[in-house]
Parts: sequence; structure tokens; C-alpha cells
Amino acid sequence: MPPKPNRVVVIGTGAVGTTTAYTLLLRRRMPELVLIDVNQKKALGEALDMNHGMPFVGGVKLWAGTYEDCREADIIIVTAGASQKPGETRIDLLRKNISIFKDIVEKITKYNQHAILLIATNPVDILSYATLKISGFDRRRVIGSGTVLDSARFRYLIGRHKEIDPRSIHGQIIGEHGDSELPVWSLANIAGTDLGFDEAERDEIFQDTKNAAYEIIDAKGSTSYAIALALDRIVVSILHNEGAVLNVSTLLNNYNGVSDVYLGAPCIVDRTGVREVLDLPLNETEKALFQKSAEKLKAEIAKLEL
Ligand code: 6V0
Repeated sequence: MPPKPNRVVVIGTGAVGTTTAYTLLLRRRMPELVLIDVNQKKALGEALDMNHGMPFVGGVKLWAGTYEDCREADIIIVTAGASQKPGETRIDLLRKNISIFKDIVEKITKYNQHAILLIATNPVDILSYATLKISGFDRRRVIGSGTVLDSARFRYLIGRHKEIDPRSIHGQIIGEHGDSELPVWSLANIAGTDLGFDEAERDEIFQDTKNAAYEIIDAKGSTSYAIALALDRIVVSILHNEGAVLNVSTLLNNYNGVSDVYLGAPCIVDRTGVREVLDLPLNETEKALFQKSAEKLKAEIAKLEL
């Protein structure tokens, strides 16, 4: 019997879900791609629109489906739920999105116990933690998009300052995907050489990184392209068993003084999901900020009934 084709399911066909699906489709990442939304008409319309491009792409079977289609899925990406309005923080979305998540995760697990769940909905760290608890899945297979996007923004901005390709910049953001995130300046470098920024330049780059989503939401209502590319990057590392190091959100235990919380940290991602979290030798200031980020999220988690 031929091997089962890889299937990716995207739940939520809003700005993030459709851009992610389109990115996966253009790059022909998997033979089967399913779109699910509570608004079935929207999912159908998006699937139809993308399918009409198939003569130019090919090789992907794509349809608007139901939760039964999760049965054969290898990766289920969840982008469903409320998004930030201008002025709203990611944490402000928690009350709306936690009930949506209880419903969605129960529907997924009715049909599938083996897939990797990749969460993008905000607040992504808390919802990933909630997904772990609701699903009962192994922690390696519940992954949040974490600070992959923030790290990309950070590298882009450093690259722009230095006029160097962002792919050659080694830099990362860790902690909450949100207001308490932090840059790891102590380890940031270009080919092992110091970045040479003064305090004011560092501050400007980090503030622009942290506030990027607010700026984009204010300008165009939502962010979608870069998060879609970030999710595509995570999917590829899983499907191709690459072992790429990506700052996804994962369950941390005894990690830089932090336990029992999901936060963005450098993880080796392969077909098992998060294979390993890399130890980061943070300096004392970074460690304190990281612990503060964890405390903020743990206080929010404590209010939930999980
Ligand atoms: P959107 O464009 O409003 O789309 C949300 C979609 O979810 C809509 O199509 C809804 O119909 C659908 N939906 C709502 N409830 C359900 C349900 N119960 N079951 C299935 N589908 C449902 O939002 P957008 O796509 O802009 O954002 C989605 C989420 O991603 C938000 O929480 C954002 O804050 C979050 N983002 C996360 C990022 C990250 O880095 N992790 C980046 C950008 C946005």
C-alpha cells in the first residue's frame, strides 16, 4: 500500500488562516490541505478561490472540510478566534478565545489523537497551554507559534540598521508573544561578531519589534503575511523532519527558573514536534525579565478553569 499522503488542516479561515493556507499551497508543502471554519460558507469560498489557482500550482488536493477530516491529519494549525482590534492587547482576547478553544480542541481530539497541534490564535502561549490540558496530548505535540514571528521582526530590524541580510542575523526574542517578551541581546551577533549597538539603538529596535503588531493592526486591521511564513517554516521543519531551531512556544520546566508555563524559547523542531528545548545562558537581567514574563502568564492561567 502506498504511504498515506501528508495532510495539514487549518482551522480558522480568517486573515491568518487563509494566508497560511495560501503560503503552504504556493510552496506545495503537503499533498492534502483542508480548511475548516465555523463560518462554513467562508471556508468554502476560500477553498474555491484557491482551487481555481491549481492549474498554476498543482500537486495539492485542497477542500473545505469538517472535523472528521482531522482524522487523517499530520498537523492541525489553529488560527480560529477573535483577533486584536486597535488598542487591544493579546491578553484582552483570552476570555473570548478560551471558550472557542475548548470547543475546537474537543472536536479535534474526537477524531485525532496523533497529530501535531500548532496554535497561532492569541494569546498564543496561554491558549497552547490550555490546548495541552484539554487535549491530553504529549507536550511535544502541542506547539505555539511563540516568538518565531517576533524573532523574525527583530532580525529584520537589526538587518535594516546594519544593511545586512536578515537571514545572516542571529538574534532572538523569548518569553510571551506579547507585551512582556524580551530580546536576548547578550547572545545576538552577526557571524559571531558583536552587533555594536548603543543603548538607544537597542531600545529603538526592541520597541519597534514589540510594537510591530500594534502598528500594523492600526494601519491595515490585521497581520497575516509574516505570521503565515512563520507557520510555514514550522510546518516544514515538522514534515521534513529538519530539526530546525525555532523559538516556538512550548511547555517549560526548570528552564531559567521557569516551570509549568508555555513561553517562546529556542526549540529543536522535527517530526516528533518539539524534540528538545535548548538551554539559553541568559544574563541576570534577561533571566529576571523572562521570569517576570512567566509570572504574568501564570497569573492569567490561574484564573482559567482547565
Ligand atoms: P480573523 O480574520 O477574524 O479570523 C478568525 C476566523 O476564526 C474567522 O474566519 C472566524 O469565523 C473563525 N472562527 C471563530 N470562531 C471559530 C470556531 N469556534 N471554530 C472555527 N473557526 C472559528 O482573525 P485573524 O485571522 O486576523 O487572527 C486569528 C488569530 O490569530 C487571532 O487570535 C490573532 O490575534 C492571532 N494572530 C496570531 C499571531 C501569532 O504570531 N501567533 C499573529 C497574528 C495574528
